[in-house]
Amino acid sequence: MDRVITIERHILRQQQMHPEATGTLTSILYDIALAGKMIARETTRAALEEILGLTGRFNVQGEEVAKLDDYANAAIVRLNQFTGRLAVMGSEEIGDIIPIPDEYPTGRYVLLFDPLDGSSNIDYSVSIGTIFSILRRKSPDGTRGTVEDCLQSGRNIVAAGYVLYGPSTMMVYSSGNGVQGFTLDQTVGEFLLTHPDITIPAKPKFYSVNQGYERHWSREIQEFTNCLQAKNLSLRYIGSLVADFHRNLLGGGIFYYPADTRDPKLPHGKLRLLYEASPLSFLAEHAGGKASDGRQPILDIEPEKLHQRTPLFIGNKELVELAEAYIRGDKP
Ligand code: AFP
Repeated sequence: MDRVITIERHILRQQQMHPEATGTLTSILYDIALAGKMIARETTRAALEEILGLTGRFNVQGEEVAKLDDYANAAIVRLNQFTGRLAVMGSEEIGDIIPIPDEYPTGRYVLLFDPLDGSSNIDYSVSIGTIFSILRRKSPDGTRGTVEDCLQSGRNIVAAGYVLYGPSTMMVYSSGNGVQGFTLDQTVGEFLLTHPDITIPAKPKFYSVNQGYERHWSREIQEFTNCLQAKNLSLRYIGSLVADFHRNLLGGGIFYYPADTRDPKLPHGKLRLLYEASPLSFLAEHAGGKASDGRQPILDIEPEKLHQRTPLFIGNKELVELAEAYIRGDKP
């Protein structure tokens, strides 16, 4: 590449393609990039400062909350609550919606995020990530946002993406016009465009699933997995959705977290529709891939609850369709 394009320049260029744009979405994306840089700094410093470990609190999912989750959540809320751009926020870490405090104006957009996905991996220095999506509010302008503003299907997403904290920090996002990947140059503190117009390779290399749970899957999912093995795909599973998705986005493959019978309280698998599945499904579709709950596109699901779970099959179009065929009972 003969030109250096920072994320700011790129987002601004996208805005200029829409003469009607006010710059509000652009500013929200800048702030997410800034939050990503702050969280990246903390994740790297955490090990050194011995702040790893658990706070002893449990989040709404009943999972222990690591300190970095708190930091990441607070960083995103603090950067966004006073700007007058958002009507309301929703976070995977918080049970209810996050209202904009009364002293600040509200805006036209809704921000949903998982501040630190894969956080059980933090203590092992394994890649983790932040996932986000931005939608337009449904409630009237000038009022406080509501839970209905958050409960929208993925088809209404205006922009979505993630920040991956791995060997390098990357921000990958789409505002509906291709999927772009930026790598953080730590020395200058800028995200630089390194992966323009990402598309999922047509020939898949990987399948990613927690095969430790195989005995709890349906027969259809077991047979689908056998079929992937027969295709000589390599198994790769990190256990951090962002990292697993990112690898398959660049290398080609499928990630799935099916429903299983381990926990009767979680009949639809582990992953959250609004905070994890929908944003990544938006990216997958814009990268030429597909995402499904096994029966319908993830983006078509009308959410009923903020923390709704869904089975997820995401990645190469052909492989996701193959999973759907197995689940329907008409395997090829
Ligand atoms: P944690 O945030 O508790 O580590 O969960 C991560 C996650 O939601 C997602 O990032 C992974 O893909 C998935 O869970 C891993 O779940 P298993 O540990 O059950 O495989």
